[in-house]
Amino acid sequence: MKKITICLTLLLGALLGKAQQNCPIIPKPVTAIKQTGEFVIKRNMGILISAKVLDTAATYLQKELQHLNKLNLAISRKAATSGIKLMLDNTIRGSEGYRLKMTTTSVMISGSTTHGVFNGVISFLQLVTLSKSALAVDCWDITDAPNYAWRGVMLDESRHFMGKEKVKQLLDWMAFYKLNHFHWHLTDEPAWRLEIKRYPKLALIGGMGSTTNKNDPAKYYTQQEVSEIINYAAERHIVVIPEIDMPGHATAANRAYPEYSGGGSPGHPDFTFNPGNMATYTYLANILKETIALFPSGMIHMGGDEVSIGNEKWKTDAGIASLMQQQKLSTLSEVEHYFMKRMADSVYRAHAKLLVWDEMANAGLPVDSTIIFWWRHDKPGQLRLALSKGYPTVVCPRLPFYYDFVQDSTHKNGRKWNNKLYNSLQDVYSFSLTEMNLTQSELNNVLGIQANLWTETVATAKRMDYLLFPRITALAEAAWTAPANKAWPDFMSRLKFNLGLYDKAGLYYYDPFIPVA
Ligand code: TNX
Repeated sequence: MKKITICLTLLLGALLGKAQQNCPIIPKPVTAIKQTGEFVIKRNMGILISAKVLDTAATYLQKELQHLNKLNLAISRKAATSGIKLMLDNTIRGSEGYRLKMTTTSVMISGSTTHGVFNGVISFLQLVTLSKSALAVDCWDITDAPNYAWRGVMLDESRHFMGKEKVKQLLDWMAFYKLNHFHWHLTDEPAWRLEIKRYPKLALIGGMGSTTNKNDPAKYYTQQEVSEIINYAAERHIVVIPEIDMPGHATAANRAYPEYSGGGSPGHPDFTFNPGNMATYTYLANILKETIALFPSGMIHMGGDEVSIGNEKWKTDAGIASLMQQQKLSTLSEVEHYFMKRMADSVYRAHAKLLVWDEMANAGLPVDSTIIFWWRHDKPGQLRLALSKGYPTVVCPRLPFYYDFVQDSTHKNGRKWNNKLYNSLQDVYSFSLTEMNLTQSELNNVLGIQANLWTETVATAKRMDYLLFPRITALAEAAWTAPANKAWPDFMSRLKFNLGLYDKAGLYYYDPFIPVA
């Protein structure tokens, strides 16, 4: 009897395993069990919603289906016998979890929140998109939920401005892979890309130039365009977080308002804001206030990175010397921390969360309203520090999550660490924190994973695509799928279908299946 049970279990396991393997969805769902038959989408079918709040998800589904198969399914709240049903169901676990249950005549997508239902809609759309015919889709029964809550992409538009349409396209692909945080690096050395009404020169003067062309005319986002992008992202359940980098990486702002500059270093002139000038705090607080009001995410990234590469002038500044004396600060790193804490107050006063790079893990910022971004792969101690102090932490180490690093050893155009290390698709896919020997309570503070696309070496939209695709899929699966459920060969077999989509979309991407000569 025992033997038979074991045999049956193995057989079932093999069948399930096989069924799971064939499900083409990226990121891989928790369980996906193949059902018999196909769901055939017909002109007279409707999209039924169980609550008004599901209207956005239903509209998204309607538009995407129309795009895929030209059918325009009506959205209604009346029960229909066949069609696609979107339902709120509070028995579904997790705020992003969902169930997608298909029969030959109906599709049922349920979740306990609108985000959960939206994730189910995305899985269904992937099945339609990857199916041979957009009118007949294999039936699946899927139960799913993400491993990490934060699945992010950062885009640096200071070094090179990509523009609204490119950002929207990125948001489309992020949604397609269930990535849910867009970190928007809008200010840095070459240019400031955000309209601030109170200080118009920031965009008009600070917005000029790029890494490749100092004389570029001003390119920036008006507040109206920002709102348009935020709404576009919200329809896709993507949260948009602006970054206003300080007190370093402030060169473009200092070009517009030199009175707040703290000077720089030979390689990085005018790199910092001046923490020794009391007017700087008011100026930046006003900028933060206006920015926070514009972004409904209630989160703002304030940078805090690499100040030491450009704070030479701080050593001789009289204002800073007097600040140090007054506040009993003995090192420039303490000045940085003082500055950050003081600026952080404006963020907390606006009831927003403060996000900072890992340099700030020991600045003494409050644990309950700060999120740390660990980026220095060569400083694992900073991650451990952030986690052990209890900071929710987003993990985006340069290796393998800096997408300005190339994907293959033969690629010449782009960065490599020490001219050698690069970030292959497999490195992204296989990323794991296990070697770091973190305790369970430390691991519980890991909010999620993010890829950062810095653009010093990325001057065109085509280049941006080449660095993002297909690594965006590996990021999505590393962040969504639990490590025990991941498998590289299986991922590669699903990836193959996705490359066809990039061809259709006209994306210029790296094809890992073609050996580079
Ligand atoms: C470090 S990551 C930076 C960026 C650069 C990037 C290039 C971080 C917080 N600072 O300013 O663009 O390296 O890879």
